Amino acid sequence: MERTLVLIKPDGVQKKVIGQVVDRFERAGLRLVGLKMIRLTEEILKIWYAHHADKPFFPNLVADMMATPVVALVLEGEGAIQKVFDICGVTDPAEAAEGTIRKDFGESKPKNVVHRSDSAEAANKEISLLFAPEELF
Ligand code: FUP
Repeated sequence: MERTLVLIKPDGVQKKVIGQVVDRFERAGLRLVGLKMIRLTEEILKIWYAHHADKPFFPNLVADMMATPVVALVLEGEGAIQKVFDICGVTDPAEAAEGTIRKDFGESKPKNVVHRSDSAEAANKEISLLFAPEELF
């Protein structure tokens, strides 16, 4: 059993697709073990996107991620990290496969509706940054 983390980003919240995004994961047989709405801070985002901190797009990315609260989900299932990866699609909505969340609802690279963990290591880091153990069921 694996766990992975998804954020419905501010552009997804503004587009009112929270329900549709959650539905796609549930239909794929994944189990929701954590769910909450939170406001990301610069402090969290510097850790979250540490690998992008020196990129020119970083300030814009941080501003986009703080534009509204986000919805954080922890999903569990066999092969959950890869399954969620495939359901979301690649980073750029223009290149994402038909039927993926990013293709269907995304508009650009920062405004691509969802974040998802890209490895077991990232999933552990991201889950523990946003959820206390007692918030996972
Ligand atoms: P992903 O794992 O698909 O979220 O992709 P990345 O870690 O490469 O990107 C993290 C965030 O930075 C995404 F929201 C996309 C955004 N980004 C840009 O805005 N411009 C770029 O050139 C690359 C990424």
